[in-house]
Amino acid sequence: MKMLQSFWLAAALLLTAQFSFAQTAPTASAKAKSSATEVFQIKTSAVCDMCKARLEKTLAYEKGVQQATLDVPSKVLTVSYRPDKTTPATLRTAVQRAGYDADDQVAETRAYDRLPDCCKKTNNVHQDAAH
Ligand SMILES: [Cu+2]
Repeated sequence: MKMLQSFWLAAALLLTAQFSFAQTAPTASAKAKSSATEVFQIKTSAVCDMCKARLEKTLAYEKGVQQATLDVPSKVLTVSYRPDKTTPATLRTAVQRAGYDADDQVAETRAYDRLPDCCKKTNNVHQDAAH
C-alpha cells in the first residue's frame, strides 16, 4: 500500500512539473508572434560600438528587416524581420558580408580585411574612447 502511495506522489509531481513547463513555454513565443514579425538572434564577432553601428546599419538596409539591435558585451544581434520578405539565412549572409561571423558561419574575408583594426575579432570586447 505504501508503494502505491509513493507512486501517486511521484506521478503528481511529474504532472505538476510538466504543467508548469507548459505554462511558461507559450509566453515566450507569443511575444515574437505579434504582428507578422519574427525575432531571431545571431551570435556575431562584433567587439565595439563601431561594430554595433556598422552591423545595425547593414541590417537596417536589408529587405524585410524591421529592427536590428546588437548587444556588444554578448555580441548577440537581435533582429526583427518579416518572414514573408526574408529569412534568417539571408540575414546571416548579410552579417558575413559586413565582415562578421554569423553563428558558426565565418565572416567574408574581404569584408573582414576592410574592418578597422579595433574591429578585428582577435580583439576582446572593448570600449574605445576614440569614437
Ligand atoms: Cu568594432
